[in-house]
Amino acid sequence: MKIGIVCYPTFGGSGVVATELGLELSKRGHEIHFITYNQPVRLELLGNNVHYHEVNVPEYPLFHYQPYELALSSKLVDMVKLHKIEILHVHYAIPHAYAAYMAKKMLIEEDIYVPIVTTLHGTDITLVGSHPFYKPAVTFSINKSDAVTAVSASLKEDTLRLFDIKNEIEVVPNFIDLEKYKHHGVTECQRGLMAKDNEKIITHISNLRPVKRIEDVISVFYNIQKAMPAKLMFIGEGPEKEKMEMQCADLGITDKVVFFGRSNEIDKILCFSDLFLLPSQTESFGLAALEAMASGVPVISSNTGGIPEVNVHGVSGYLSEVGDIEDMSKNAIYILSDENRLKTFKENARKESLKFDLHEIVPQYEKIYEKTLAKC
Ligand code: GMT
Repeated sequence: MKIGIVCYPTFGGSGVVATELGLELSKRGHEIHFITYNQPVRLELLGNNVHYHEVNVPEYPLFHYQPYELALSSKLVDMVKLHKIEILHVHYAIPHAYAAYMAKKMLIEEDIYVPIVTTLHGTDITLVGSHPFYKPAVTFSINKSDAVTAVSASLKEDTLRLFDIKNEIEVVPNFIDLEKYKHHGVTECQRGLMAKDNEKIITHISNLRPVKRIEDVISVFYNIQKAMPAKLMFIGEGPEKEKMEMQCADLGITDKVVFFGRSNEIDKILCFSDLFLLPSQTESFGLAALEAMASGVPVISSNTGGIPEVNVHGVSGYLSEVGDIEDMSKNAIYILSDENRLKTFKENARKESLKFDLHEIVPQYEKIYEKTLAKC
């Protein structure tokens, strides 16, 4: 199949999933066309079957807001015609599903029919999409998609609760390339560069936005480091960073906290981590938690959204109510304070991640494409 993939090219989970999906589909013989405003961050290899088409939005002083949807739908029309793309798979409803619908309508005028598959990722529904400013357009573009998927059962429920949806929503969970996160030996991990032998390494990866409740990450870590020697590693950049630095300074733990910024070496950092913290306010899936588990890192998280579909309470880690710092700290210390227990949780985390093997999940998307094309 010739498949057009529209996504955000940034470090966010939806862009990562879309990129990994496109790369795997290309390995399975499909021709993939990424259409977005920058080359996706994890798209390193452009082969015969993988193409990237940039959407340009020239600045014009008349516009207070540059019309990205318009540029995207025009680019989609051009690329579908030029490369004979058969199906468009858009990740994150806003504004991708809307722009794809406009492209589809323009193409129909030229007797070209290109169906749209929309994958809902989370904040396009829970935080942003349900806002009255966007809701009618989001409802419309979900209902007008030829197929709709959600990355967790919880996100499907949220979508049906928040919007008036007439379309079927299929749950296709996020996935992971387990090969990339295979166990490394301690030496290969270069753990010694980051911490002393007796120090535990706690990690958090996100876009450092308020929804991630980073202040809880720091508070939980503060309690952990009172109980045992420990270091905290942050991967990612975002608007909370300055507040975080101040909180660390106020608590007197600055020397125990490392900020890696945006990194493409997540697997290497997770390789030497002992525990992952994800205390988010809401999280439709929690791809970062899955990446941690695939590296054999247990997860302490909030019990919200799709996280319980990924992190299994008492097995791969623990779930606590949102904001319950005491419970999260107690659970973290429980896992970390006994080497045998920590080893068991690490093994369990890796085992639980196997459910999300990309070889199992990617064919589900292929089936959806085939079904959708057959209906046209
Ligand atoms: O976590 C974010 O804020 C980024 C956002 C995105 O669109 O990249 O993540 C959402 O999609 C990910 C991939 O499906 C999910 O793993 C995240 O849970 C989801 N984030 C939220 O629901 C807050």
